Amino acid sequence: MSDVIIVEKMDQWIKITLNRPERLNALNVEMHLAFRAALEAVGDARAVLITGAGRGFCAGQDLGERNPDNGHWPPDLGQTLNDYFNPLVRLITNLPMPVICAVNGVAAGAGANLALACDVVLAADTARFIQAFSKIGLVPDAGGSWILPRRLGMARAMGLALTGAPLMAPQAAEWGLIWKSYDAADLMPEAHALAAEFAAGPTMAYAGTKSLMKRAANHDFDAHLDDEAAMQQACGRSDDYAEGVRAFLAKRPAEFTGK
Ligand code: LHQ
Repeated sequence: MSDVIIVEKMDQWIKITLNRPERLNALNVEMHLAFRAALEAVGDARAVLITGAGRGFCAGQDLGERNPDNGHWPPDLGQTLNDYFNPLVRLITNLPMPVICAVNGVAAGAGANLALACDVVLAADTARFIQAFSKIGLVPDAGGSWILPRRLGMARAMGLALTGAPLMAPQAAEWGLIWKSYDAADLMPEAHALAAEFAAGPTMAYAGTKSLMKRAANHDFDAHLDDEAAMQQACGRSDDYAEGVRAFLAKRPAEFTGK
């Protein structure tokens, strides 16, 4: 069986590790399909953690599969996005539980933007984010040209995309591109602790929060207030809301079931 993607079932959460370290976990077709299958199989897990094996997180598309002197040219990159990258981005975005990315090392091209598609991005302080596309004559993809200006503003987004300059994780955290950067040795313990925390949290409220925040970009404020009211109505009927309020009143920690 292929081991380019490693899936580990933890206590109510799932860890997915990209595992082609000799290629900095660049995505080839085999890896794309295994990654997608892993995301489709998370089932009733209450959190997902994605990371990379070795010294890199993910170097984007495997350019070994794109050698212009080796095979048919030009390739249909639109189809590559539609068939491989965009399904991954959509899956990550739409999973009904928090998805954490622990960026253990360099994240380049679509590898950077897959990381940024996750709900909470943690990184080792030695990790770099590189919008490598312009270096090979492409535009940011896998959602990058949508997410970068929203998180960073146009000046920083445009600078990163046009220059392809690396952005170190501490600066990425300072700029609001990611949640936090840690000493490299602390990254995985912190990521595991956060995944465990989410796995013991109010899953339905997390899913609703994700959904509201992602939809906010496409709504005007007035419509969004209606959306929040509908989501809160649903959360108000959950077991976890009842438990949260009971625990508060009894001055004890809540024991959420995710229901
Ligand atoms: C690689 C790769 C790689 C293969 C490192 N492929 N082997 C979507 C739609 C369809 C098609 C096109 O693309 C896209 C989206 C994209 O993702 S486009 C952007 C693709 N990615 C890149 O352009 C990044 C290319 N990589 C790099 O610039 C560097 O490797 C970075 C900056 C990531 C890391 O640099 P270093 O730390 O100096 O490592 P290295 O370059 O020595 O890489 C280590 C090995 O990994 C090396 O192999 P070798 O046999 O020499 O040890 C690289 O060839 C291999 N590798 N990225 N994308």
